[in-house]
Amino acid sequence: MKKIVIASDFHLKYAGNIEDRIRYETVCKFLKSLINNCDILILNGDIFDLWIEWNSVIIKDYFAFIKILADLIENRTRIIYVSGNHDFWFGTFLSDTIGIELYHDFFGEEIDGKNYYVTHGDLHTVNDIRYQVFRKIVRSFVVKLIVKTIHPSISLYLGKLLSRSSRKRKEPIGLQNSKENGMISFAKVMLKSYDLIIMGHSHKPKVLSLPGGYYLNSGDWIIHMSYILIEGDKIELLYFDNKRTD
Ligand SMILES: [Mn+2]
Repeated sequence: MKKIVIASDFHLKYAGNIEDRIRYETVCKFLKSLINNCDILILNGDIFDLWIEWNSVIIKDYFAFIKILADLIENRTRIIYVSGNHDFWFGTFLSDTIGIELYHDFFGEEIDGKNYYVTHGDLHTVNDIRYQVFRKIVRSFVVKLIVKTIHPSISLYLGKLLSRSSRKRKEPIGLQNSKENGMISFAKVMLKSYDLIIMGHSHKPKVLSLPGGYYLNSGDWIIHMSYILIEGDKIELLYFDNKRTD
């Protein structure tokens, strides 16, 4: 049986504040603990708070994290990465240079006799046509080309402003709940053809048994430091203990 680890919503930042840097180090420590200890690692979106890559340039602040992903792959962990609503402007670096399997909308596959459907969740929060159009535009070839054409220092500066303004916008609890309800309703439909519907995005870790299978949410690393571990029939929602010394 394969040992599968699923995590999402690390929201790693470049040029982050002290809190961001502590989170970055915790994530690195967690991923290091998986080396030689995990068959499949699924990163389910919003891993980077912003990812931009140019034809010959990557963001150096992410190097330590990417190095660990490369070490995992070298030690035979398969890494599957599904885009989120913060990380989607991928070029060929993570896939061709590092060896990560990248998926832009969802990952679906049978593993150990179970049908997996893994998606970040932003498409399924509510029936939000405006967001879906926005998502198509920002992910489009033209926008990607514009971002890549601007000098890295300028695009990264603009990116930081953008992420700061989106952090200030706190969502009311009611809206958060209706978002999650949308994701769970979507899971209920998908469970007709899959066994496990796995999402992130809501930042609410959850294992929910439903008719036909499970809705799993891997939570986030801003508050919970949560992840999901699957081995055969065992499904666990776990919380990383940063003080662990082994
Ligand atoms: Mn998200």
